[in-house]
Amino acid sequence: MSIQISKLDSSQVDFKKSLDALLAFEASTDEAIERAVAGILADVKARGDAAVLEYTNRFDRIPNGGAASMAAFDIGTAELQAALAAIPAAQRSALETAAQRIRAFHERQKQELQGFRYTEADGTVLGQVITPLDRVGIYVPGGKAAYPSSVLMNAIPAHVAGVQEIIMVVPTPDGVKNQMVLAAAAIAGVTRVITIGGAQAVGALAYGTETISPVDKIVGPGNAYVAAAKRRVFGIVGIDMIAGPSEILIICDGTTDPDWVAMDLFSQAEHDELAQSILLCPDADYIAKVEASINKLLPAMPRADVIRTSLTDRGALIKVADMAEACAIANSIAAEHLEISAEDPQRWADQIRHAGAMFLGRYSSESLGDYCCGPNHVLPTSRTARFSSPLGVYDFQKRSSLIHVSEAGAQTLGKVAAELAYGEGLQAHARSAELRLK
Ligand code: HSO
Ligand code: ZN
Repeated sequence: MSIQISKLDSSQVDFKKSLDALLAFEASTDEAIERAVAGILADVKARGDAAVLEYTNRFDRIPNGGAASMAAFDIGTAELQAALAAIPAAQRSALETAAQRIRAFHERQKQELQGFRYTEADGTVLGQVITPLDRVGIYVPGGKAAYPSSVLMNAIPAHVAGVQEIIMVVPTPDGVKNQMVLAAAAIAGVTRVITIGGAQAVGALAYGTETISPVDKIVGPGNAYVAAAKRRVFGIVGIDMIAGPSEILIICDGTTDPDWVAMDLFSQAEHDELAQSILLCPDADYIAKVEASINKLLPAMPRADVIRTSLTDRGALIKVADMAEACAIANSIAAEHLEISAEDPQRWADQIRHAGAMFLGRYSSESLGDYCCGPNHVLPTSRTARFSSPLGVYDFQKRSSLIHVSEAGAQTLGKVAAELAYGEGLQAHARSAELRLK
């Protein structure tokens, strides 16, 4: 049965409406989930470890009647190292290569993020000081969506930023631990791994418990409960973002093997039924070839059902007038991942302003970026690339302003400040500035 993927043409009168309908995605806020999460968070805040232990035993179906204490969920360094030694050598080597490349990229990023200070003529010094966060929590989903690559992508930038304590939480449904996830934690410089998850883990990280010190920021993807919990604790701690389903947008000039393009579309579609894969191309014959490749390649994919649903519900093959129009449409979509599979990709990349990550040229498959190119795979989704950026070292740092006014500076600035303070009716401010005037 051939796949029913939407085919749009930018010359159609209702194209814009069709495109908007295709892109529309609202993270549903489910009232029942909101209520459940609010209850769990309040309970963890009030009862600490006892609550976390109960929820974990129940929700994760911890065997043998559940764990007796939180100590059972703490994975020591020895167990992390054992996981690293136990995974197949090829897997370990791939993780290490990926980690080394991710580290190298983020080290570069750190160099770009230096503070500054300068001295004015009267001796006043002004500046900006950059400091890492003290403690960070990394949420790693359990079960099928437990991605070792995401452990690397979240933990390495934190480590490079200089975060002293990186606490990873990962649920273990039925008590089963994912060895590759533990191995990745060992490689990435995670300080402590606790096998708890869900809203209770987010609560434990945010409020702290008897055995877990509160963190300053929580990063990492999770299910609807985790997302709701992160939203609720925001303000007490920082959070990274609320990630939506994966997206890939491919601009192709028709010169790439259509099988490659079809498989790249699958690569994001296989993440999730709600993932979005779109092709923009000026060549109608080529689009037909990609569609033929999709139908040819799909049946052999182990996750064919997920891919089919994703492509049918949210995918599209779009005929555009030319490459310049493709770029304009890509800017309005602001996709998480944008592949520019074309002869002269840089020419078109120069026209792109909104994309989480750009993959230039036919050899840059998005999957390489997901694992091992070096740049982060935690990227803004659902059009948020208009105003936000990939996860990076800067997410684990903060800035403080530095002000060292000289005696001479206090004379000139004091008059300005006092004038403004009187204007605002704030006497103490004005007097505080004036006391320093000679
Ligand atoms: N493409 C995902 C990241 C990932 N892919 C992890 C494979 N593993 C982010 O959109
Ligand atoms: Zn992926």
